[in-house]
Amino acid sequence: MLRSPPAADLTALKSIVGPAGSLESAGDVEPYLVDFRKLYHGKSPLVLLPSSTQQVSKILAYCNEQGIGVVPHAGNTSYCGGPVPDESGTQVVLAMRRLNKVRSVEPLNYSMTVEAGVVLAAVQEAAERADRLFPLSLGSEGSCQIGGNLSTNAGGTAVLRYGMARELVLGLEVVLADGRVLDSLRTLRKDNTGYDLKALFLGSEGTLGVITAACLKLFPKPVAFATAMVAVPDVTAAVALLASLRAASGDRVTTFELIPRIGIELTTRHIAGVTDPLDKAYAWYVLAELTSARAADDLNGTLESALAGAMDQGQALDAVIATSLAQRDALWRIRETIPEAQTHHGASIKHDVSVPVAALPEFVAKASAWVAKNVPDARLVAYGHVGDGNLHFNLSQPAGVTAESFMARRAEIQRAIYDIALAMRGSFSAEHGIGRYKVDELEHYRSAVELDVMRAMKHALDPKGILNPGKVLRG
Ligand code: 2HG
Ligand code: ZN
Repeated sequence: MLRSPPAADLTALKSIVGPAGSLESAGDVEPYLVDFRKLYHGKSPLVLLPSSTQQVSKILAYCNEQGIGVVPHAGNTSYCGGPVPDESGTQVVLAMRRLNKVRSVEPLNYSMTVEAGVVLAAVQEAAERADRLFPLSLGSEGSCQIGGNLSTNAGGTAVLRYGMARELVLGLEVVLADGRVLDSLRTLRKDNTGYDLKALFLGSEGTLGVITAACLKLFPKPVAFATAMVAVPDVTAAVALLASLRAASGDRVTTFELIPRIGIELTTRHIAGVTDPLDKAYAWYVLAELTSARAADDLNGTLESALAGAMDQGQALDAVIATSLAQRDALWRIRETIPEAQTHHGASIKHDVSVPVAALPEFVAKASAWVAKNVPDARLVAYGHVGDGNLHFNLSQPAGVTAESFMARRAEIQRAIYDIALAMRGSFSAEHGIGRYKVDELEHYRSAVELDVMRAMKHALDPKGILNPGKVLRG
C-alpha cells in the first residue's frame, strides 16, 4: 500500500539530492503536474532533480522501503499523461534533466553513450559533430529527453528507415525499484546471452525501472537529400508509390508521410510562413524524402524519374521537388506543424493507430465511412507515418459544438475506430504509448495472456508498485 510522504520523508529525500536538487514551492512544482496535452492536473509535494545514477538509486531505495510512489519525468512531451503524478498528492516526481551528460561518442564503433536527461536535439548534435547520425527525429526534439524517448519507445519521421527508439539501443543503465543498478551499458552488436533485459525497460514508461543512461546506435551521416511533396489521388496510390519508391531508390526512403488536403489548409491558415506547395488543390499529399551518406548519389534524379513513372501509372498527380535547403524546410514545416495547426480547430479526439502498411487504404475507407455516418460534422484530420502503417486519425471538434459535448463522445468514438484497426490486426497505440490515457484500452484490447505476462513482469520488478503507479497497468 503506497502512502503520502510526511515531512520527515521529504527531508530525507531532499538530503539525497542536495540543496539544488529539489523543488517544493507550488510555483516551481506546477510545470511538473500538467501534461503536454493538458489532459491531467496532478499534485505532488516534491520534485527531485538527481544529478547522478547513484542519487536515483538512493531515491528509489528510500521510496521502495517507505512505500512512496515515484513518477519519472523527462521532457513532458508525452501524449498520454505518462510523466505527471496523479491527484492524490502522495507521489514524488523524479525529473531527469540534470542527468544530462553525453558520456562518450565512439565514431569507429558507431555508438554513443548518453545520460537520460540529454535533450534529443543535443544527442543528434553530438553525433553530428562526430560525423555520425542518431536518426530518432520528432517534432518535439528540441525539448524531449532521450530517457523519455527510450522509456516510451518513441517513433517520429524516420522509423521507416531506422526503426523506433527501441531498435536504436545497444545497452542500458537502469535503476530498479529497490535501488539496485542494472548495468547493461554495452555497445555490443552481438550479445546472445539469455533474456534481453534492456528490452523490458524500452517502452515500459518508467513502470519497471528508471533508465539513467543508454548506449545508442549511430549511422553514417546523410549528406545527400531529395525531398518532394507529391499529390496522390488516394491512400491506395500513396501505398503503391511507397513500394515503388523503395525499390527505385535502393531503399533510400527515410520519410514517407501522408497529408490530407485539410492538413495543407490548416497549416497555411494558422502557421506563419506556410504556403500551399502546389498550384492546385488535391485530396491527398505525401512528403517523401530520400537520404544517402554518399555525396555522389543523385537522389534528385532518382526521385524525379521515379515520380515521372508514378505519374504515368496514375500513382501521382503532381509534385514539387525541393531545390534548396529553404524549400526543403518549407515542405517539412507543413508536416511538422499539423498537430499545432489542428489545435486551432479546438478539441481533438486522437487515434494513433497502426495497421499493416498494405491495409492502410482499407482502414482509411472503413474508418472514414464510420465517421461520416456517426460524427458527420467532425473535421477529419488523418495524417502520418504511412511507411510505418501508422496514422494519426484525428477528429477535430465540429464548428458550433462545445469542446465538452464533443469530448463526451470520446470513449464511444475511440472504441469504434480502434475496433476497425484491431479487426485488421492493427494497434490502438502505434507510437504514443499507454501512459494513463490508454490504460482502459490496453485492458480491453490485449489478451488475458498478454496482460498476465505484463502483470507478472510488473510484480517481479516492482512488487510494491512504487514506479509510475497507475501508468500502463492499473495501479
Ligand atoms: C506527429 O506525428 C505526432 O506529428 C503527433 O505523433 C500526432 O498530434 C498528433 O495526433
Ligand atoms: Zn506521429
